[in-house]
Amino acid sequence: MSEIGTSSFVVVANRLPVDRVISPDGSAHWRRSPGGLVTALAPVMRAYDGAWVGWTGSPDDAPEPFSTSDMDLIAVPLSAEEIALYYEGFSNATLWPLYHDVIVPPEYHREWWDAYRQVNERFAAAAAEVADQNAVVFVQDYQLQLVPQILRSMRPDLKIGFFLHIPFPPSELFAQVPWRRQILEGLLGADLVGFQRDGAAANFEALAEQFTGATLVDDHLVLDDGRKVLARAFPISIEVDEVTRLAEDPEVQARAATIREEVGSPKHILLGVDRLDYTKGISHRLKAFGELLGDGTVTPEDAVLLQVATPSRERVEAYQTLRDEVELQVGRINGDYGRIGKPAVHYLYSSYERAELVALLRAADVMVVTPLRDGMNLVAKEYVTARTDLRGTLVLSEFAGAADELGDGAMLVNPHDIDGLKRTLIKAMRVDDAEAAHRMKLLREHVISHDIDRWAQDFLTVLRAA
Ligand code: ADQ
Repeated sequence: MSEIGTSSFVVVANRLPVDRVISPDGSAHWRRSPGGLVTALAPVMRAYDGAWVGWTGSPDDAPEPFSTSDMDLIAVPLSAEEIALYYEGFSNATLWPLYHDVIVPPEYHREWWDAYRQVNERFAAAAAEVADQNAVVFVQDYQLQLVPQILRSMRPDLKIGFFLHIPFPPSELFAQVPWRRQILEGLLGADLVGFQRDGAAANFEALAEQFTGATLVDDHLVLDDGRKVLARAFPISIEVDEVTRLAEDPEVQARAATIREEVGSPKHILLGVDRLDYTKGISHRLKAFGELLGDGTVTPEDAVLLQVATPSRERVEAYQTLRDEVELQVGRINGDYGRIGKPAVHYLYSSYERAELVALLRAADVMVVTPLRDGMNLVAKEYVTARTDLRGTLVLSEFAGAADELGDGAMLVNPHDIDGLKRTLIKAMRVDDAEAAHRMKLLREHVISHDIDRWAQDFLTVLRAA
């Protein structure tokens, strides 16, 4: 038996915030995975003997509960079949496309739903077991939308918060899902349901009224049994201190200068950094850049596009197709406009250390963030934070959650409007230093004063008061 006790603050997320690392001698240990969420919650975890409930990322992996300096970790096992049905299936091939404007068609399969429900029950049971009397439980994201209701039925004493990291669609799209009422009721098990944007919270309120017995009374949804649920936007952010420290590190700055030389010291480096996901608008960006080269508006001496694509969900079919399409497009552009040793698009299909990522951000004149739909987009906020030199321009899709906060300093685009995107890229390349600095100042003021610590504090303060 483990010696893990109960906790007064419990986080429930699909993944545990640690990765298993195998040493050269074959022994294994756990290392905290990079990510703002775990860093922001670590102080809360320490203060309240926190526990984190999640999956290790490997099939059938069920280590006994264990502790790090910050928190207890409770592993929820998933079989290979459950990973295929609950995670790759219902989470990433039903919910993900549905919640991102059906950019690819969502698939509805009853066996995926059954697995989703069963896995959500397992996460809820693990949380119910580790939570103290009257504990605060903070459930994360679209993989676990049924957990709040299941957990409440097991443990009515708990204070339950839920945060959705991705968009929440309007009724026109959400109504497609055969299990729409169950999902809404799952979320309504929480006291506080947090979203990235005001519009998402409004969509949820409207849907809850449409498909459940809830009624909106003065900002709160009131349920049949009289219980109140608050839906509100809490735009998530980044670890500003970490990015600032890296951006000011002389080694990182030297690396940024080297990157500029390595891509041939063009006048303008355009940069895209995304998980290779069809929501991120990578093809639209490539199309616009390719056309600018094609019509001679820019030459490969003027501008190169550096596109970092992080491998993602490689077992889901839509992601395999997307990879083929993007790589075909990159190959075409380089075939048409590149020369020996001078590709027009530098395409990198890889994950990077934080320092290298920040060096790329420091090297880029124009950061091109063109998702077709995105909950927030942290890369946009990381770019702004890395530009302590007040240089560089952010081109940002109006369909990213970040557009609500960064609209004043960024150049906003509709990525579907290729001509508009081309015009904005040109404008961003030609902007004078004074205007760029003015815009960057506006952007930085906002992001620096709204970091992820503030996000966590805001959410937990409202939850405790709920
Ligand atoms: P994601 O869709 O993963 O997140 P994003 O917000 O851009 O998208 O976060 C990606 C993170 O991964 C950033 O911190 C970025 O620096 C990092 N990253 C990207 N490419 C990398 C690479 N090649 N190597 C190493 N790190 C890389 C989901 C939602 C978003 C929402 C976040 C947080 O889809 O809309 O902003 O959650 O809520």
